[in-house]
Amino acid sequence: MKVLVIGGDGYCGWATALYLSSRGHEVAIIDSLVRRHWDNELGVSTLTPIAPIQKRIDRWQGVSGKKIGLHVGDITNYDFLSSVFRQVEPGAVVHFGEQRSAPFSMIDREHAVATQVNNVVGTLNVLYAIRNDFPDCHLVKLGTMGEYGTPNIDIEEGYITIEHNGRKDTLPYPKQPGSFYHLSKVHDSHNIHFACKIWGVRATDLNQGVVYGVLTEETGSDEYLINRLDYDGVFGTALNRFCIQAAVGHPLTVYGKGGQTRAFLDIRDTVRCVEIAINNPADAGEFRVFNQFTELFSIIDLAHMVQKAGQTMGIKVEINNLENPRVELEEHYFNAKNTSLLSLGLQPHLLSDALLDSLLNFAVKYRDRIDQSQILPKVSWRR
Ligand code: NAD
Ligand code: USQ
Repeated sequence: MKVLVIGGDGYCGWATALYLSSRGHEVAIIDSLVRRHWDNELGVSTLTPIAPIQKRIDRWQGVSGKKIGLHVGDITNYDFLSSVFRQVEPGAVVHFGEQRSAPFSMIDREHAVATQVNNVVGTLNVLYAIRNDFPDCHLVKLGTMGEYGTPNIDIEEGYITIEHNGRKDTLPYPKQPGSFYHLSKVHDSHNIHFACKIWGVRATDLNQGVVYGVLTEETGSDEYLINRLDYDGVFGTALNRFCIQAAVGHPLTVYGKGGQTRAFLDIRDTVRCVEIAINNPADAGEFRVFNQFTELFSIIDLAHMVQKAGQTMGIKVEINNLENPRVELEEHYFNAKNTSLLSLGLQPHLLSDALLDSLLNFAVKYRDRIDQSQILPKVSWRR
């Protein structure tokens, strides 16, 4: 199938573009490279030395014999987006191309506005490009488990059946997101749902948990194909950060009590989940929601797992419970369903000692690139 991967220069997008290409799909990438720009603006850098996108794609062709198309531009520019749609004629669009950091969106008014404009306008443009020229194209959109927040009841996959005053209906699951970034994902979901209803668009919202790991078969096959791995206080995410902190002897930065429970998955499962969604398209007019994660962990449990893995490698790892820079529950119920992707054939890579070892070793290999002044969180949710 012809697949357009928006955000294909990023962490999830690059791994997915290569995976889909290796599986025989005809892949084209759109990316504005704005993420590289945001890193420069904040003075942060991925742990890994990533090659320029053009070099990455050339090398992929050298390694695999497969071509990936490249369109550098911003999807908030509708003329650009629609001209790429007409060149590529996609059967599916995988949309990763958003500002995805919660702390970035909470820096100040400008960053909140930039996040919501970038994400909401970009997704609206994608919906219009589908509606205007390719009404049969399946939109596979990356959402987030954080759209649901931490309700005191089980989290269903997108919808919940409610009985109220003797009547019953199946309704979108309530959303209680915890940052202006997570809110932008909720706004996207509402816009996509509406477009499915009024125009008959077919869409899958993949409510993904926190992704960890760096190697996939394809990105690990050549040093020019290496993926990004963020560790800084703005773009770095929990488990990846903890492994990199351990590698440089920095105490693990657990925010508050660490009882925050989140959904997690290995990046090797991210790429597979997207493939499953593409191969099993939503029906015309259907707004389908899958919860995309494999396991639930509390942050303090993850810290202890990294501490233990460090010990077996002879690394002493301290855990530091920092004052929480975010406003969030630190002890709560969290039980989310994830049966849809499993029933379509996902075979999870569960978090293992071997994976932690390999991430820790990876971090040790590149530790000279780490700027320790970028590890502690600097963005506060409070006024
Ligand atoms: P990333 O920042 O590494 O990649 C995003 C890419 O999109 C970047 O290359 C960026 O340049 C591009 N982009 C952003 N805005 C764009 C625009 N307007 N036009 C064109 N390109 C644009 O992020 P990631 O970690 O790969 O996340 C990808 C998606 O998956 C995001 O939508 C994110 O919300 C979602 N997600 C990520 C995680 C995670 O743990 N990384 C977890 C759940 C969901
Ligand atoms: N946390 C720590 N210490 C850290 C980093 C984070 O205790 O050093 C805590 C946070 O307070 C939070 C949890 O870990 O409770 C997760 O934080 P995170 O930074 O790992 O992830 P989050 O901000 O939720 O965002 C990431 C991605 C985002 C994606 C989301 C999936 O950046 O794009 O949408 O994970 S989810 O969390 O399921 O919403």
